[in-house]
Amino acid sequence: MPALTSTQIDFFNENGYLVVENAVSQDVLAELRDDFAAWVEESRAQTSAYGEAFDGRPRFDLESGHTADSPALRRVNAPVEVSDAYYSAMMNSPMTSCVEALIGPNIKFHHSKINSKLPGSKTAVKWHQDFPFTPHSNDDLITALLMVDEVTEQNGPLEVVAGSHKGEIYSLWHDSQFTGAIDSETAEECQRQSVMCTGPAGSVCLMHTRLLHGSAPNLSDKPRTLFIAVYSAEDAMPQSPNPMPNRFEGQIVRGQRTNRIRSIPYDIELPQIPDGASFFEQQGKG
Ligand SMILES: O=C(O)CCC(=O)C(=O)O
Repeated sequence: MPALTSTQIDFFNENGYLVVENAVSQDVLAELRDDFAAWVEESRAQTSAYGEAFDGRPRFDLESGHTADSPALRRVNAPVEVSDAYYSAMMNSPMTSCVEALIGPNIKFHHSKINSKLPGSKTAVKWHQDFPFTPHSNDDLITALLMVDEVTEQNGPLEVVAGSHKGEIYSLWHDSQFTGAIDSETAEECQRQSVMCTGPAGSVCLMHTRLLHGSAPNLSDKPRTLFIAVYSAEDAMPQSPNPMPNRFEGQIVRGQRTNRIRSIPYDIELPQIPDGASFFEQQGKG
């Protein structure tokens, strides 16, 4: 049976996003939750970002105000490198099949992270599109945001502007600075049009790389953990360094490698990488 119905595929093409329930099995979901809970426990002993990811940056990042009694682990970089459950959810799950149904048959992996907003977290993500962070020769890229916890209107859900993937790509540069966010006037308009992507734990929000999105702080007493995996069509070639270098980048997830390159014309300002700084540090993306 196809992973998505034609109605769901039409919805995605029209709106640039789609929420699908049961995107991982209950067993895998339980493992994802257990692994994350174990990382939160570990973080109690830490006072600043720690661990080591593929490019030497810390694997685990803490929000300011983190303490042993009140842990505030806000980011795990490339969890698929250190957890079988996250790797399996990325490589071979109903979520993977949904991505295949949208940009398949040949798809490859780009990068992953966990964005966590524990109760009381002030973390907000400013309005932006993902494509300028991960420009490719074509825009068949999907950001899959898997809800490891139930996501409600109160715990800082992803917010999107439906249909905005068909519009322009906005600059993330303002006053000669790369801010990682669109201009404030457009952001206010996005907020007025915002649609919240909520769902029970195990749901995924599949998002087109050009879709305008952001998210607000967690105002509830429930955690909001998202596992975010970025995939592209196999014929989309990266045009800039990976924001989260990892050992699985470019791995074929479904279909096969053809080594063909498909290009579409577009015009965006690529972030500059200052000497000595990593691309990701420069981005300031939540
Ligand atoms: O964590 C969130 O709420 C949003 C994440 C996001 O916008 C992104 O990773 O591009």
